[in-house]
Amino acid sequence: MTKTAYTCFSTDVIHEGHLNIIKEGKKYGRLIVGVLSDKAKVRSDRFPVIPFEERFEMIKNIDGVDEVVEQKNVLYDEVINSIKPDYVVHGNNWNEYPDSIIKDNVIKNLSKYGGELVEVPYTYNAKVLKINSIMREKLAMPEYRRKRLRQLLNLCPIVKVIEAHSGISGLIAEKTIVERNGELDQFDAMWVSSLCDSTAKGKPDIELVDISSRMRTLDDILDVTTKPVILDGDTGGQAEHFAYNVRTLERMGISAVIIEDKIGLKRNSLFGTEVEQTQDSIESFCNKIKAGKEALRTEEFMVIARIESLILEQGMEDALKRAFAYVEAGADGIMIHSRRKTPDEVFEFCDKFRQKEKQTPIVVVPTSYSQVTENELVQHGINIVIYANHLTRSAFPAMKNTAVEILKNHRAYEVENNIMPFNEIIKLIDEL
Ligand code: SPV
Ligand code: MG
Repeated sequence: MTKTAYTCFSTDVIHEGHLNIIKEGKKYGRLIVGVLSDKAKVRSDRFPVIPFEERFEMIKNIDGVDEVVEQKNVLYDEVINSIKPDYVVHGNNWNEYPDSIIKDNVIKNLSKYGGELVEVPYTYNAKVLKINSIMREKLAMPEYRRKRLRQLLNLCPIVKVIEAHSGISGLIAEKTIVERNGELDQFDAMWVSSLCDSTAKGKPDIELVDISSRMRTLDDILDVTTKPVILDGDTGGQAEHFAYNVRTLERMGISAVIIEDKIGLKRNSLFGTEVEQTQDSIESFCNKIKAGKEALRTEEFMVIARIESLILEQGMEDALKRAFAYVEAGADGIMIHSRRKTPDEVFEFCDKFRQKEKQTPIVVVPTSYSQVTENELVQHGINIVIYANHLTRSAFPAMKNTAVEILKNHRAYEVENNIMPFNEIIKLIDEL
């Protein structure tokens, strides 16, 4: 009886390395190739430059491929269980974490019925490396990056966003990938927070760090990452200025700006009513949203309206009234903010909003109610969760502690075990 061999590709482009795997796999019998679904690819790998259907067609047309199937999870349990291939064929470039998780999973599944793993030496040559780097760079280009937030909203139950305030924090957001309970996971996008951008510059979060400086930070992050970026646009400033800035952000490849319905000297929302803060009128804020939307040249960029009614204790009715008005004015999403210790008021808002409005994405920032889980957020119709300041809040205490210890000990030896070795740091940084 003809034996079957199985291999899975998550690639956007076929190069000689893949053809070699196909050639080798074919030697073992009938070759079935799995194509990793878009949903699985965004959790375990880079965002697909080419959608699943096109990748499927591309692989179907390669000589030597007998059958193509969709592989829905990066781990092989389901696919091995349904195909029971005699052989799984894979490049030998999966020995390092997190890829080693996938290798172990394949070995475990094959051992259940005596299937065999065939490892093919991975083709590392200048041409293959160049193709890989071109595909990565494509993702960083404005026309690919900008639309990705909308694409992610269609692919993910909830889009997970982490704060970044510099090139290096952007790289952490970009490259951190973990395995938990047999699933690989990573962040989908970055939030360039006004609080953290100001903090990094040692300034208060009062719109003192101006838009040119904010764009410089954005540029640093865009320069070294590929994931989509949401900008915290503070109040958006004057409607006339907001329109110009939106156009610039859109051209840079930013995916969304979130503006909050406050006027006057902006203070951070986490102060709530402890400091003086003034909410904008519905009419004036709607005009700002409209000015931003009218300035856009693509259907991709999102202007998201942030409601401060709960922060300023104006009540649920006010928050909801504003939400519907902002959607009517053209907002592409609603962010509801709260500084309560529990998510109750946010959930009440979302449930009531969703009764009437099914489509418009909802964004939340669970800083004060951090015990809430992503699953709970999904159950209340929330589409984007922003971990708004957590890299900043973890980095600065660590730096302060190091400064204290060096001063106390009159040398750096005592801090050695708490700081990242330089060869680890440089692993994060890509060279051209
Ligand atoms: C920020 O991160 O700057 C925000 C969110 O605007 S918050 O700090 O919670 O107001
Ligand atoms: Mg802010």
